Amino acid sequence: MKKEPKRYTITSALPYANGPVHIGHLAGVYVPADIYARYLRNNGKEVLFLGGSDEHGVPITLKARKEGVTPQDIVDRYHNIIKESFKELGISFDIYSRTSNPTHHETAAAFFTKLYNEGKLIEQTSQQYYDEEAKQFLADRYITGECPHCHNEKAYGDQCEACGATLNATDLINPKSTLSGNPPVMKETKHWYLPLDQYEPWLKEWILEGHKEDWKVNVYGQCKSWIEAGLHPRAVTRDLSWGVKVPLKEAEGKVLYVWFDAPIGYISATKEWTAAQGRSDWEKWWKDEETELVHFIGKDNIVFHCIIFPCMLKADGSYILPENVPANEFLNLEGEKISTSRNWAVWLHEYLREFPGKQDSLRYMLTSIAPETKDADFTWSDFQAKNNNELLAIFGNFVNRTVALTHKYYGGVIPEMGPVTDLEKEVLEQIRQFPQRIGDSVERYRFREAQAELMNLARLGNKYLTETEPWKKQKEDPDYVRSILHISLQICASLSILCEPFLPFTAEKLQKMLNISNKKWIDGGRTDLLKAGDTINTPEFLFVKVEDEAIAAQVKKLEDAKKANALANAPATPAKDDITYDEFQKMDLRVVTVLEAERVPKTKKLLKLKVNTGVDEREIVSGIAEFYEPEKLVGQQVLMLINLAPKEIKGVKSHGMVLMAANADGSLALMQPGKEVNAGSTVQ
Ligand code: B3M
Ligand code: ZN
Repeated sequence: MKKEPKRYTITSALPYANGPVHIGHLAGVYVPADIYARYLRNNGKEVLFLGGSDEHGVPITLKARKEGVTPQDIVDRYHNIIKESFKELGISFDIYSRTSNPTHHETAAAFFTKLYNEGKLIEQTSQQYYDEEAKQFLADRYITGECPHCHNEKAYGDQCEACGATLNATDLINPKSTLSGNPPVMKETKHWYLPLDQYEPWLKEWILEGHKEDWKVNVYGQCKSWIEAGLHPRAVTRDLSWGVKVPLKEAEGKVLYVWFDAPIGYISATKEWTAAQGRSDWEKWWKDEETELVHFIGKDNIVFHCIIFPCMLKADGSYILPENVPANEFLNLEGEKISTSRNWAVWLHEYLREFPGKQDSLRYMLTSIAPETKDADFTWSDFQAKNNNELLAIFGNFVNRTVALTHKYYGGVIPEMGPVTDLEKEVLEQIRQFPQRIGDSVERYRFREAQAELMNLARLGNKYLTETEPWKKQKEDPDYVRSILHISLQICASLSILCEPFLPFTAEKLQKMLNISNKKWIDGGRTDLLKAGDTINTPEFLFVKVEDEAIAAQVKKLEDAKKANALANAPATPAKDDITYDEFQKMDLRVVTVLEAERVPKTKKLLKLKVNTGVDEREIVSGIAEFYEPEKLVGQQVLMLINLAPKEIKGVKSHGMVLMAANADGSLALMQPGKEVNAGSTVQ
């Protein structure tokens, strides 16, 4: 039997501060971590739940470059959005920190220095890719090329996102610099490496033998294939300017590799948290054998949290190791992979704006489809169904009926228990089992199952009311009705306690309604929580229906994102055959000024224009009516082919053709000179 830990250090992956968080992050990491932390707190455990922004790494500097701002501007922007949105969703971090903090820079540098001083790092000079034009070494995402495994042509220097392989820049086929687009050259540089190979025997014992039973199959499997493929020394420094400076004189212009500093961010956050309370006992959360360390992450972070970070902790020698790393698989959206670059995502900060007050609806949905053992799919129609048919129709409806009847029959005073039948005995017995049943699942990181159990308690209540029908018995058997409502109220109280880790906003509302507070998890199994004679407050709806229109709007938003993306990536139409210069010369292209414009009657697309071509004034018909208001065209200069043979269109004679750009989405744009010129200027 494992010893009961004294306290828990719960970490959740530090999101990169180069974009907001989306439902994939939430379902994979933050919602399960929050359920776990809340559950343990409700059980009276000492818990430290850590979060923070990962503010280093190449994607952040690339984004800053693209926008013409500093990396600090980027991380400030997203750190705040992320932090606020987590708070609003009720993610109960004890601290949400960030890795650009001075405490973090000091902590990470000191960690490196200790390993360096103790000879735990290897110094190695090697040839690395360098961009001669940008005068910069090309670490990680500064280089792209073809993946040697799956032949994806857009693999990065550190990872292929198509097949998930971890890469070294030198593995790439046909590498190219992301800065200049040029093929890189090789240049000598010195770096420090963590000799992972030396930890292989220890990792085999610790993970492959020690955690075969308790780590999730997906996590254990990934570790096993990594270890069995053979581990190699891994560079922990980079030739970059954004990051934690390598604390060595000879390492000018070098920073710690982002995956070296980021997990140390958990430790820095702990220091900050204790310091903020005027304490300095951060070590007990990291160095006491009686502390249990658990990392919540997504599957793409497994190797870093199960192999590399533990090797760093082991190399230091004074830290505890993670007891478990319950990594989740990925969440898809409407059948497709979530993609930040394609904007195929549901962004948390937007959800909160578009569904105010519905935090628990999202939490419920994400837990009920959590990708615990395999990838899962979020669809908006499923979200609506889960909210309307489960939260509202089962949980909400049960509570509402109970509270409303208590007000109707007893003016809000909890009735004394009356006579009971076998049914009541059975229901009471069942209530008692729920804390244990739900808790068992939570402790095994099966949050989906745990939440389903919670809903079974609401179902039990709903079924009990439907079966006993107190509204039909109040006249002839008011004593029995007192029992029914007394028991139903106890179920409401249990629900209010046991739903807290999953649905914290609902828990708060319901406890307020029932006038209870400060209850422990175990109280959720009591059947005497509410005392006869006490009063409850007026009913308030726990959940609100999600309407069809709201879902249609979300589906449209995704369709629009898809269109915008298709447009951005639409291939150009194939080139036409060459023509001679003489053939080109035959076209009389001019800048003309629009004098009059009106719609061609009974058509949707056509405008009749009168233009000044410099040589004459004439009428032409143009198919731009869907994209331009006629009034706004008057006075504008546009390009025109003036010697196209005249043609009658819808009864109007057209003398030439106005030139337009045809966009991939079918829209048309007029071609206009970059500055005002004389009407009749030739185009050459
Ligand atoms: N920022 C990667 C990610 O968001 C990374 C996690 C760091 S945890 C120490 O996938
Ligand atoms: Zn690949």
